[in-house]
Amino acid sequence: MSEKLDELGDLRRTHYTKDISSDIAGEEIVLAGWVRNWRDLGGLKFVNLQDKYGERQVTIKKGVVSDDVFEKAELGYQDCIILKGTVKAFEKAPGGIEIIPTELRILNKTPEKLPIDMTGESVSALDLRLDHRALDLRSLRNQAIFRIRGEVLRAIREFLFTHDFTEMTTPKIIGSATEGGTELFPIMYFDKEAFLTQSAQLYKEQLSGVYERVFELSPCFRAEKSHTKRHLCEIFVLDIEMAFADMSDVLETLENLIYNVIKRVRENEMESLEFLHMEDKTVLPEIPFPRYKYEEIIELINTKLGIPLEFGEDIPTEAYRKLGEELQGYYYITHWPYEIKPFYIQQSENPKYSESFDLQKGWLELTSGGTRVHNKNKLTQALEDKGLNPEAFKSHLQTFDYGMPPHAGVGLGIARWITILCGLDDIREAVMYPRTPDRLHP
Ligand code: AMO
Repeated sequence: MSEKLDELGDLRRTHYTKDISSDIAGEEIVLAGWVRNWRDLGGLKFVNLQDKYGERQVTIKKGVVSDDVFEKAELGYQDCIILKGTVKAFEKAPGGIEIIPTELRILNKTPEKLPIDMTGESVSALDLRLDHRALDLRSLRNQAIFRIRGEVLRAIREFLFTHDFTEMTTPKIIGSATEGGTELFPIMYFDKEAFLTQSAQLYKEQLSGVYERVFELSPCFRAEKSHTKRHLCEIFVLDIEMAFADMSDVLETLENLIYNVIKRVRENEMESLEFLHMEDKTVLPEIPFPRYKYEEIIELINTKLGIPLEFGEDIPTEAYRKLGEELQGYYYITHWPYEIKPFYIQQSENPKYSESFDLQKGWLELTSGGTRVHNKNKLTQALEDKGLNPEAFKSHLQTFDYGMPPHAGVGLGIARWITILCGLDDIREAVMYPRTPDRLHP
């Protein structure tokens, strides 16, 4: 094996693998990427060159390519290469195309044995993959997941921009708790204690009184020691807030958003869905989504699913799992007990309930949201009732003095939704570098 590496020099990529088709047969092109797989049959070597869009077969036959290229083509998994070659239509090659190289440069070599399988023939254990995440992310499976994620984020932004939303960016370092004292990561802010934000909640409410319809896609931090397949300590959340609106407007906007984003993913990322075998599962949902009141769900869980639950209890995982077998699509659970909702959620006319909702997909909660309290006195009272100190929320409460409009909003956990859209078993797969109680590296 030649250990000498080549320089990139003046060679530059002319095409990505996705641009190579029989339409350009005969043309000279330059491809760059990594060796996903290779076979050496003596006088004939096959290399699968992979880039960010997919892969192409490079065929290196003694006597057809130069001796120099033939000898150099002693490659290992994930070696980084750039090559010049001609495109040749060849029915038996994947995609009906192969590349015959005229020049090959090896830009970086890998160790003989990689820590995880990169050929796609097997999937290594997730923890091992996460330990070597930058390498792991290069797998075709991960490329499909994160192309879908990219499309989801782009489609969310486009949908919201075309519906008069303004994108906001709110601070992630905060001076006091957002929704109550728990689940916060304290940090040192010079000589003071500060926190990593748990939610954009208060800022999005304030900004709904400025830009009327606002959204943000940003990280939030949850110091929850949950070891489940749906909890992370750093989450990426779509926050939405709408002024001159109540919960019913948010329910409608959210289901339209979900519908349009899935439509876009199907239009632009069908190959990725197919790669993940999700083309028949991540389908356009029917809108409007079914709406069930919390009380109806509790009733269903008690009677049909046989799990005893009382009004006022949060729904335990076991019950959600069973519920997901019963209700497999997207659906809303509305009017949660006021008692278990945060201070900013409006109480219903019947004080037992609140103007709140969750969006569910099967067993998994994707969002929380609701109508907010916009009257300062009521909000101050609600803080007290929930055992919080209004003094700590002084600057937030002040903004309610200046004509705060009625408003409502929602927060959607992006990784949870990607887990659903991509059919993943563990939320950590939906994040490039997940943070959990056990994982702070890489
Ligand atoms: P909530 O705390 O329910 O609501 O968070 C909103 C959504 O974020 C996701 N999520 C999580 N995902 C992974 N790991 C976690 N530890 C985690 N915690 C939450 C879920 C959840 O539905 N301020 C409100 C939103 C609002 O009322 O607008 C809030 O933060 O998908």
